[in-house]
Order: sequence, then structure tokens, then C-alpha cells
Amino acid sequence: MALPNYFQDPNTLHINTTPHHAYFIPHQSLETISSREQSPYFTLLNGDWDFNYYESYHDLPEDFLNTAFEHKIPVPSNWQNHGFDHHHYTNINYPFPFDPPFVPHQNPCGLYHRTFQFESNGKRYLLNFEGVDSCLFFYVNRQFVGYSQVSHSTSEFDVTDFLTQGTNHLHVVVLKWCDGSYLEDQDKFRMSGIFRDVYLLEREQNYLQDFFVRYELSEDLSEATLSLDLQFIAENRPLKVELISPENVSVFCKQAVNFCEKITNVQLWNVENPQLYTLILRTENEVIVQKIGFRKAEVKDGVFYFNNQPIKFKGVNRHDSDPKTGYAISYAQALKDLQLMKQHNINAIRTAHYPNAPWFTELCDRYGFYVIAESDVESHGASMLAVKTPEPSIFLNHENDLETARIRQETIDNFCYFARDPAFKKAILDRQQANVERDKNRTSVIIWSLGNESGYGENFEAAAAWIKQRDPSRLVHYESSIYQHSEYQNDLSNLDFYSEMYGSTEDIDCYCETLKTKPFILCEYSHAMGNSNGDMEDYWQTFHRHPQSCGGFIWEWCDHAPYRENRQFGYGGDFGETPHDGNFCMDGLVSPDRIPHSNLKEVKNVNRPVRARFEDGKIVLHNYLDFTNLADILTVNYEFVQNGITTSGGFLEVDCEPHQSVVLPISLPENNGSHWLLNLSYTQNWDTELLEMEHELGFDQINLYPQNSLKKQLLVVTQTAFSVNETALTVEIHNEDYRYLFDKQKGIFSQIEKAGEPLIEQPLDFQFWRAPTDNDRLIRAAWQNAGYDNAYMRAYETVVNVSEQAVEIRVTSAIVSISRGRILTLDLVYTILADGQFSVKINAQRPAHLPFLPRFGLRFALSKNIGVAEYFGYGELESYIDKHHLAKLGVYRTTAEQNHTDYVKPQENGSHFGCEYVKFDRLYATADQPFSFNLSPYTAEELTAKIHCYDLVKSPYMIFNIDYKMSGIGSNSCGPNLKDEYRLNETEFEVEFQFILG
Ligand code: IPT
Repeated sequence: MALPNYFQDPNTLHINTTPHHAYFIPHQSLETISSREQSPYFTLLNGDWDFNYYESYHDLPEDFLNTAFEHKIPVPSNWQNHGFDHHHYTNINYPFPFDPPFVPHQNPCGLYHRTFQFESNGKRYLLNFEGVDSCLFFYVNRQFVGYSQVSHSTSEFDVTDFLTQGTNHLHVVVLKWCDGSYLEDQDKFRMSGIFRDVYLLEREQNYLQDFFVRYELSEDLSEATLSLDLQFIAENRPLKVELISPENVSVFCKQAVNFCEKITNVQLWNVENPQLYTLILRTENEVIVQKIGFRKAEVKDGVFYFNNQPIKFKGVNRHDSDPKTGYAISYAQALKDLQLMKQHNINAIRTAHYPNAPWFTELCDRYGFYVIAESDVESHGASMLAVKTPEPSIFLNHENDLETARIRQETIDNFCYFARDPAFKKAILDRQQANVERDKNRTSVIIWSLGNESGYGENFEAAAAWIKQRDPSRLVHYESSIYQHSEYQNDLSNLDFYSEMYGSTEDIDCYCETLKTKPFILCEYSHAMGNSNGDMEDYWQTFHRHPQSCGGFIWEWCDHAPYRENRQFGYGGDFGETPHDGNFCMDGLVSPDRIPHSNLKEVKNVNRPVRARFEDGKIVLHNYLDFTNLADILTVNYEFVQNGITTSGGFLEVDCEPHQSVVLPISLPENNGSHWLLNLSYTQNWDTELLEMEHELGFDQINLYPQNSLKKQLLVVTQTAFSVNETALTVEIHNEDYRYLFDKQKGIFSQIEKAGEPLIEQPLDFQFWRAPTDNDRLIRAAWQNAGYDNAYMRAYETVVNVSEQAVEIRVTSAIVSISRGRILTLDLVYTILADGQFSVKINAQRPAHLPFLPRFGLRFALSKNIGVAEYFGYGELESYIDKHHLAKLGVYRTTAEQNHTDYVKPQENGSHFGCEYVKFDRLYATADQPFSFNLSPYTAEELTAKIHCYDLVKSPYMIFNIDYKMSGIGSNSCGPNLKDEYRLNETEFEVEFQFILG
């Protein structure tokens, strides 16, 4: 069957659709406005539709409008989630040849059909598709109505003349690919079908097609001058316009075509207090309700201001995504996301990288989120076109740097393909219009984004210019404007931000200290892939340092992974697809089914609304909110913890204006040598729609006398009473109760027993490997190249000294790697005391040319029945040197099972930073300095080897690691290198581990 070639023609974007316009649903009376389903003018056509799937549209029968159906499919949904076609995850690479505007002949096709009953009231009838991927041919009663594309925008057809009384047939042909797919190369599972709601609207004959609420605010924001642009489909006619205040009081009520109304004592909207007015538009038969908030977003002197305050975005990038429903997201699912965001101090959303459902921003208006509304444009795949590369040579290429610069520029030139190609100008503009026109009355939308990663050029300049004249009240963002084609000088005059993704804190410093012309926005940062977001605190310290920096949007909100046949999550490659990008889709703050990762907990507490600091013997609280006095939102709960035990506490209501600090009226304990902590927890002091009273907004902890420790000291006993038997390969040390067997080849204990019972089930080991996190994916190659994954211990000399107090074993040893060299030179002193106490003193030297170490410490394989571990350190969630703001110092209890985090792609997890001791029934472990420890049912080798958590095999033992240091987490999976201060990169270090057998 030959369909018209609209889907390979960038000049044909829509046939017989109504112009893009604001989203609203007409009602008959105010009574039904709480839900569109209740409006008598709204008929939802979701449900099970008839469905046929064809691997190519060429297989569509000639007479497809009369064909029989084999299947049913729910609308809305993606057909890949219902057994048709297959899942395919690709990020940058196009999943088809780059050959615009052509797409493959093997272009999968879905034929949808349903009937519905209709009685005409003599009005106009509009059939709406809120989202279809990638394009649709639409037929009513077997007559062609129209064609449309732009997956994430509404296609509305006037079907009045096609409908008949009684039964009506709807047929929709959906193609997987069209020329628009070149502009929809977002980093996502590529899914197809009618994935958003379908409904019929009944409208008046001369109906109000569009309106645009505009207002000007006075300098001090107390007065607004409100006007309305109206667009009826024939001539404009008078409307009754009423405005109701947030307290439900009528502000004005007018009959007008053009009107302009002054409002005094304006109550402003902001995300901390989203005050909304209700605008009611009435014609003879229709009531249209639009919530509006008054707010002002502007840039002055390179600083971003919202309602005259310099504010910062604590943002996330959010996709519509669900493991079961794919792109089809219900109201309840979206609300769940928003609630989780509120609970975790997220205040802004970038709709990456396309408009969400039309009602999504309505929720953002209501619950309070700043929104960057992004149009449905990404053509990143153009940057993957082959460029001329030097022929491989085993000799050094002296022109390397020049070549690298040339390759980079050629790649950028390719990247700008669609940004500059006149053939795609119409499509790029159309996508801006779809975005702006639909959401232009949304209060939460304060920035329009031209799209994502599509290079820059004339087409985007035209897009920005169009937006600026259409909606001068909002700001315009486009990150890819930083890419310049070699033959083109970019005009950035209609862009309000300097935007980057994944820049380092040093990049922010550099921009804000030198250029300063536009606010710096990180539209993506702190890539949340796997165990991640180790850099949040540093980013926020940096954002706060610079007025020009207005925060950023974490990439990204949720992991993407459909369910596999085994009901487990699958990522790229798990569906047999190619090309694919592996687990790069697993980079969210929450799991695919919305379980918060520790990443989100770190983000939450870094973004807490208030922070305490210990200054001149006083506790000073700073209010980081922009519009709210602390007393209006939270209670400060405090408790003193002496040597791990809570002694006293209380709560306070604190009067503190936004951006101000106050001293807390609490008296602090004297330094009596105890370990004293002050824990402060900030809890919500009233119920809001998304946050319950007493919800914890964040916490602080102040270690009042950090020099005081609460760990046990090893006590020297008087008599050793040990027998020592030394052979060529071993040293055996034993008395009535204890037995140690020392391996002289390796330089470490191979057995430790108390009363005949082994403490360790395998020889002790020095461990410096960790299962690479996703953020280690780049450094991993350097680690492997240095042989870090293939190393073992080797001793050179062992000297045993027996004194009255102890048996001491001095060892010179090293960690060596096959085919490589020495990784560490170790000077070790083991001291064994008679009553089950022993220590290991280590001096380690590392060749400076080798990469930093993942970790360094001792590994114990403990018996499974060793019991529960108690520790004092940062818990109870996993914590690292650069990721411990989610955790508090305290006494915690855990088991290997509880301590393990099941990242879908296994990796290092569950470490605890800043520990003073770890205690099992039969072992007490500490060190001469705070350390990290880990307890896991899995070895690092197993976590390294497996690529899905559901394939992991448990060790027969409990794996206990006590680490001098565990390198930080960072966000290098797509971000800056791990900062030096978080690396184990010392060329020499010393530590003494101490143990007591219980
Ligand atoms: C960048 C993209 O904008 C985003 O969609 C996502 O792919 C993310 O990063 C990585 O997860 S692309 C990157 C190559 C900068």
C-alpha cells in the first residue's frame, strides 16, 4: 500500500490540523471544571482499539480501511510494550541511516481502528491526539481527514464534516519513522504509537480557538495590567471575563472583546507559595477556566531574577517514562513524580527534551515548579557522521593537536546540519510554535528552550527571534548555541542564558569571574548514573558563590528500563537491538519504578532550604528560601548526642526572612572529652497538598568537638604467652585461645582462629579494586591498563620479633600486577597481643605515574553467622568522601544484605565514610583515623563481572572491607573528572588498623 509521501517531506508537517493553540477544555458550567472528563463537551476515546502491526508500511493492505483486525491494543500506549516490534535504546546514534528526509523502507507501521457512537448537536467537533510517535494518517468513516507529525504535540482535526449520526469509524495509520524522526533523536528508548490521550471536543460554531493571557507588572510587583489576546475561528466576539483571587474573591468581571484591566495588591506566584488566580471566560455555551499566577522572570546585569529576587534552580531533567507504560503517563504517575520531587527539595523541571502532556505544566502551576519548557527538537545524531580521520599508525602523529581540532570542528559542522539546512527551517519553527502556543498561559513556564543538542545556525536563530516577538514575557534558552559552524558567525542576541551541560565547578568559576554577560545555567549536570551525584555539594557551593550562576538541572530524574520477559529491568542491548548505548539510560535519581536512589537523598539534603553552621561558639542558621520566612514553613528540631547516645533536645520556631541568617537560641555542652554531636532536623510545620506536616525537609549535623573520639583503644597486656613456629613459608602464632597463621609469601594472615573457630574463611587480603561504578567507566580503562584488576600480594622479607608484650611481624612487601609492575610497595607491621587484639600498621608507596587507586584496605571473608554489624560513621545510607550529605554520623546496625544496594548494573555500593569503629559479635575493628567500611554479600570481583543485578551470585561469606580510603563517586559517567581531593592519589600514606577478637 502506498501512503502519500508526506512522511518524507519536511515541507508537509500537518494536513488539515487546526493551528497550534493554547491547551484548554471548554465546560458547560463551573461545576465540572475540576476534571475534563466531566465536561459534556469532552468525549474521551481512549480504550482498547483494534490493531494490526506491519513490519513495513509497504505491507499495509491496499484496502486497509476495510481490513480485518487481529489484535487489540490499549490507547494510549506504545506498541513495543504490547508484543509488537522490539525495544530499542539509543542515545546519540540515529537508529537508521542518516539520509534526510528519507527513512527506511522497513518502516514499522501500526493500523489502529475503533468505532464510537455520535449524535450531532449541530456544533463543531474537534478530534484531538495529544501525542503520536512518529506521525499519523487519520481517517474518519474511511475518508482521509489529515496527516500530522511532531510526536509530543497535539494534533487537532476538525472532523465536523466527516462524522455521521450513530456509529463512526476512526482509522489511524502510525509510522515508526518519518522525516520528523531526524528531529526527535532524544536519548530514550525509541517507542511508537498513540501514546497520549485521544478525545473529541464539541465546540461552538464560531468557537474560541486560542487566547493568550498577558500582563505587565509594576516595578514593585504590586500591580498588574492584564490583557487578553483572543482568537475565534471567525470574527472575534465579546466574552465575559472574570478574575477570582486565590482567596476566591471576584477581582473583576467584564464583558469585552479587547480588554485591559488593572489589578492592585497582586499576590505573587512562586514555587514556595504558588498562589493562583482563576480566570473565567464565558461565551453563551462555554466556560473556559484558566489558572494564572503573577510573576516576573528577567535578566539584569547578567543575573537571573524571579520576582525581583536572584534565585537558583534546583532542577531536574524529566522524561515521560515508565517501565510498563512507556511514554504513556497518567495524571497519577506525573503527580507521583512531582510529589517525590517536592519531598526531595527539587524546585524546577526541564521537560527534556520535548513537551510533556498538555496538563503536566498545569500541575506545575498548581504545586509550584519552575519549568523550562523544551520543544520537541533533538538532532544529536548528525554529529555522529563520519569525518576524515588520520590513518592509524604505530608512530606518533606530530600533528595530533591540529588534527584533533579539525576533527572537532568537522563534527560540529555536521552537528549543525539541521540547524542550518533551509529544508528543515519550517519544521524547527513549527516545533517551537507547537510548544509555545500550547503552554503559553502556564505560570510555571518561565523559560522556553529551543530544544536539545541540535547544533546552531539560522534555523534556531529564526526560532529564537520568533519566540521573542510572540512572547516577550519569557526568557529563551538553548544550550547548543555554544557550537559554532566553521562558516557561520552565531547570532545569540535572542538567547537569555549562557548554557552548558556537564561543566565543572571550575568552568562555572571561570565564566562567572570573567564573562558575566548572561546568567550561567547548567541545563544538565551531576549525571545521576548508578551510584552517583558525588559532586552535588561542590556544585552548590559554587552556585552560591556567584550571583551570575542560577543553578542547574540534574541529568536526570528517572532511570529508563522497560520490563524484560523475566519481569526484570532491561537496558540497551537487552532486547537484541543495535546500535545501542547500554545502560546509559539508567542515569536517574529514581529507579524506573520510582524508588529513590541514594543519589536523590544526597540531592535532597544538599538542597535543604536551611543550613546551620558552627561559628564563634554559636549555631547560625541561614535561610536559603527565596520568598518564605522560616517560621512560616518549618520547625527546627534539635538533639544532642553524647558518645552516640541522645541526651537532650527540643524544637524551635525560627523567625528568619529569606536569604537571611539568625543565631539559634540553644546552649551548647561544654567540652568534657565526650564525643558531642548536635543534630538538627528541619520539618514542615503545616500540611501542603504534596508535603505532610512533619515531613523532614533536611538536616544538619555539627560535630561540636571533632577531636574527641569514641572508639576503643587497644590495651597492651602484660604477657604474650604465645608459641611461635616459623617455617620457610609460614609463621604460626598461638596460645590457648587464639591461633594466627601467617603466609610469608603474601605477607598476610591466612588463618585467624579463636577457640578453634575460624574468624576468616579465606586468607585476608589487601584490596584496592572496587567494582567500577558507572562514574568509573572512563578511569576504569586506566585502572585496567595499570593492572589494578589483575594484581596480587608478594612479600620479600618477614621478620618475627617476640617480646613480652607482643608478637610483631615486620614485612616488606608489594602489590604486583601481571605484565605490569609494582602498584604499591608496602611496609607492614603486624602486632599480635595475647588477648585477641592485633593491629596492622601500613606504610604504602605508590608510583606517581599510576592512576589514583579506587580504594585501599583490608578485606575479610567472614562467616555468614558473624551476625549484625554495629558501626559509628556516616549511615545508614551509603556514604562516600564526596557523597555523605545524605547521611549522619551515628551508631547504626546493618547486615550484609541490608547494606547492599541493587543497582541494575552492579557496581560499588554500600560504603560508609568517616567511621570510628565496626563491631560484630566476634570482631571489633577500628583504625588510627576515620575510615570507610563496606559489608556485602558479594565480592568486588562478582560485582565487576556481572552486568545485571539479577545475575549476581552471592559469596558463601560476608565480605567485610575496612578501607583507609575509598575514592569518591563524582559524576564522571558524563561529567568532569573526579576532583583531586576525592581521589586516593597519595604517593605515600600510612594507616594502622586495629582489631579485637570477641
Ligand atoms: C546529553 C543529553 O543532552 C542528554 O539527553 C543525555 O544523553 C545525557 O547527556 C547523557 O545521559 S548528551 C552528552 C553526550 C553530553
